[in-house]
Amino acid sequence: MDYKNIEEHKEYIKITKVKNFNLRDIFECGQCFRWNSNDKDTYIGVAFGKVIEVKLIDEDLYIYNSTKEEVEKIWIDYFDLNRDYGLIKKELSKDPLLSEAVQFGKGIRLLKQDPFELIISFIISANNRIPMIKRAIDKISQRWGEKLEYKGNIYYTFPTIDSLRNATEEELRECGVGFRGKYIKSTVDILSSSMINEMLTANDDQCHKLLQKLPGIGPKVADCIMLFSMEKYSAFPVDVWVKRAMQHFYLAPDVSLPKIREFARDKFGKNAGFAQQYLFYYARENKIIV
Ligand code: 8HG
Repeated sequence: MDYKNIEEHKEYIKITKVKNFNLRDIFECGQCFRWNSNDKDTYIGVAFGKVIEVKLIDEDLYIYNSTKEEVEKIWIDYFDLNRDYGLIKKELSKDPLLSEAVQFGKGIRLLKQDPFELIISFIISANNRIPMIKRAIDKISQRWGEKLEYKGNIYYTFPTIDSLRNATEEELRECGVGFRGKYIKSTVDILSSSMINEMLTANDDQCHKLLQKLPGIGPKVADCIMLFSMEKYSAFPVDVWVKRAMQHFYLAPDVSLPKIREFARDKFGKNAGFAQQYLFYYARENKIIV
């Protein structure tokens, strides 16, 4: 467990003594698209139908616009605070090469996000850049999500399956998703909450296969969804940054994406997904080229 207590105050809820926790590392490491910062210590984001503001001062995490009950029910889990990241980092740092990436992203935690939101978000991520992905998700939320207000600003929740079923391919395209509009449309038409439940209860390899039955989802997108919303931590999404990081640290430049995935899952086992996140963040922030 990486925190001590949950305290209720008039203006905020405070989670005391959080460890292995840095807001920038968490929100800029590539796993989420709905958090923005005013300054480096404060972020505002929308998740699970709520808008909250978070601020880290020393080792205390301040959560605004929430209640103690919501912190206990939603945000402790969302920030994965019951897991000891010290142990994971110690294990991964036995590898001296990976240890450099772990040290760089030492405040990363894998958020437990909503599966439906991530299925759609990562369909949009295919062959796309993060600022464009964020913009498209914002537009989709504005059009089919629910309005929220905080400190005089308007935010929108990510739509439910049912409300997104009202969207036509053309309307989705207007949100800037391009050719992925038809995949989102077909996926929303076939997807149900019982299918998502089946994925959640499946083992990692079965889940990877089930996800790829949906239009617009290949191995890489499936890995991102299972890692960031389904607690399947052997997932190892290989995009161009992870490919470069793996080549930089371990492999010859001509290795194929499926081979890189296989190599990494053998090497890092049940912690492969965590290793991937340290590598992705390290490679992207340091713009490594092979
Ligand atoms: O966290 C991520 N890991 C990997 N491997 N790929 C990611 C993450 N986040 C993210 O957006 N991507 C994809 O990388 C989406 C897009 O194709 C590209 C942006 O650099």
